[in-house]
Amino acid sequence: MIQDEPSAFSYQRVVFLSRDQVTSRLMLMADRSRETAMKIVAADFIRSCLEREQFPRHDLSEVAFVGRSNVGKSSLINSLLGRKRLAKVSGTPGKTRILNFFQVRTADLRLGSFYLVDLPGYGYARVSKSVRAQWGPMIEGYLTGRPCLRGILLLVDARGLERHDSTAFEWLREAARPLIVVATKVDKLTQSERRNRLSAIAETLSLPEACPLIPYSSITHEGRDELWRAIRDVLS
Ligand SMILES: Nc1nc2c(ncn2[C@@H]2O[C@H](COP(=O)(O)OP(=O)(O)OP(=O)(O)O)[C@@H](O)[C@H]2O)c(=O)[nH]1
Ligand SMILES: [Mg+2]
Repeated sequence: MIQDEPSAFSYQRVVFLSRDQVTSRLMLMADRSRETAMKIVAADFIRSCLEREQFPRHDLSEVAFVGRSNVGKSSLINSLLGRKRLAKVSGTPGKTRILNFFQVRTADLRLGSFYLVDLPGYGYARVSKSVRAQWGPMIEGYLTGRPCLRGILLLVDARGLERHDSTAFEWLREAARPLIVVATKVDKLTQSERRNRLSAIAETLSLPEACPLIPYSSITHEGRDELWRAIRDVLS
């Protein structure tokens, strides 16, 4: 049930909407809020890479997006950059099997230009063993051998941690880079559910106070300004 704005007759119209209507309203609000506090001057897909030798050479900083397959990494990149299809989004888990590099230029004097790196998702069972065996070394090779990597975003589903999420968190803490945990798809939770689920995530991960946990929705763009602030802190 959604309450419309008061009409000219000074009573509140109460309108019952179907789930589809609610979703399309959310998307309309999202379109209106496409303008973000962070001004993106340019955002370009640079290259897909399978191996270290292919990684772009530059003197900018990089921020990596890590998380299980289908958690919403590519959608988050599009939402942050205010672009619809810069990073490929798919309903089929395991879509991104390569590292994708995006160069971003902002009008923010502290941030300037930098790279976002969309890493392949971990732990999707239906992908063949040989493909999965390739993923680990590929992700590890990038995270441990990339001096320009300034920060890591670990994405977990706001509805709850899944297999491999805690291991990934522990492992990423060892990578000795600032870590931001992003709880994705928060639009799928009610206000009361989200409080419980977010505290459960923080508790299970034993999240240190210095590590932000940011609820995010790539549909409504909720959390975007907060996440940009956290990225700016990491990069500057
Ligand atoms: N409701 C909702 N759906 C989302 C959100 N973010 C992503 N999705 C959906 O989740 C699915 C997977 O999104 P992707 O962005 O492709 O996920 P990914 O982590 O890049 O997946 P891989 O490339 O397979 O590792 C798509 O169907 C998206 O539309 C969100 O914030 N809210
Ligand atoms: Mg992806």
